[in-house]
Amino acid sequence: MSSYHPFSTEDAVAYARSIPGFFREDAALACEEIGDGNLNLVFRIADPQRSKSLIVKQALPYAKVVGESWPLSLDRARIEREALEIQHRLCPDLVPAIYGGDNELAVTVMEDLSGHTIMRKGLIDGQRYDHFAEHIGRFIATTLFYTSDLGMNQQNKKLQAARFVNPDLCKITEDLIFEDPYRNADNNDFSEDIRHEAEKLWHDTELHLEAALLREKFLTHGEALLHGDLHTGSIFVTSESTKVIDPEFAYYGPIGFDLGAVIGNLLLNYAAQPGWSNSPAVLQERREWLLTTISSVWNHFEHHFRKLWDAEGGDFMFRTPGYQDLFMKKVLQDAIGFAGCKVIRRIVGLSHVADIETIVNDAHRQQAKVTALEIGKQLVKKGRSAASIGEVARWASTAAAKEEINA
Ligand code: SR1
Ligand code: MG
Repeated sequence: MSSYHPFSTEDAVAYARSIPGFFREDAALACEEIGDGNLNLVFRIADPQRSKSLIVKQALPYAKVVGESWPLSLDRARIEREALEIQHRLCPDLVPAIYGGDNELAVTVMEDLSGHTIMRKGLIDGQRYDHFAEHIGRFIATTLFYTSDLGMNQQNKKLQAARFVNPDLCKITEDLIFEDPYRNADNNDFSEDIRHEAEKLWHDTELHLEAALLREKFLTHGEALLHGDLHTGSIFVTSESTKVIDPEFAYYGPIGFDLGAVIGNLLLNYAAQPGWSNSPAVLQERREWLLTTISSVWNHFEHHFRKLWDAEGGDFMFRTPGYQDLFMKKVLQDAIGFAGCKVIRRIVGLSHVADIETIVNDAHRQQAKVTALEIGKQLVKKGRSAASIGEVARWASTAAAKEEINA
């Protein structure tokens, strides 16, 4: 019989004490459950006297955001831990250290990132993160290059892909991102003031075709070990540091998907800005920073990925002149299309983003949704013909120019 049971705070403390060499035996430990995500329990356990702390994360056997009617495999905890271990090995400065874990209990113990802020919250508060683009571009390039056929032994890659078969979590993405927004699905969730915009999505066949092509890539293109859910709630930041957490959606998928998640979430914040900026000057400055950051994320990713390919991509056929350029163009176009899907789902599907939902002013909140949908549709429809990352800024600015209210 399985020993699995959802942890109480006492269970979490007992488990934390079992991590060799971390807490002293006589330490008086404090514990709080701090999980605010959709799926898991997260406990922070601290020895305040010695300023030592760690995180115990446990998967629940269902989607917390919906309830027990939506069962989810506990194997995602193993997948998350193994993905974190690979990502930490490849980018030790950008991923928390793993201290232990248990597959049957679906538990992972990891470094506490106190002192960092969830990036989504920081962006809502108007913070700038000027190292973020280099950090996340390097994280995506390094973790995806070294887990792809370009950067690892191709037979080992197939064996590794088998360890990251993640059907339940992929199904969430397949449904919530690539299907539900385009039809009148039970799980959809949108405010009545944008019903008209939501219904337009259900009848836009040009949009459906592009979304279907992107869905096909998500379903079938096992290019690299993705993070799989790289939104700004999965990233901790300070002005100097970036840490990527929560890869429970990890699986072998298309390289553009993680980039699309980052770009899409920066664009959601972009759409929300009139609700957060208290003057036209601040609005302009915030939006310029966000668009510059989007371009920089791509540029840093491309720089690092090409550098790794040139230095370490040993495969003879992959060195065929012109191949690398075509590959990078495909990744760019995929990333733009996926970014559009990510934006659209957060407006009309299950699970929204605080950047938009916590705008207090009703008119600003509604307009943010309309702007986001306009940007999302443009990205999905035009991604396949995009020639450069600069086009994203152009489409976002065009959508913003249609707004009726300003800061
Ligand atoms: C039912 S889970 C909803 C969303 O939360 C996660 O962070 C993923 O983005 C998922 O789509
Ligand atoms: Mg998550």
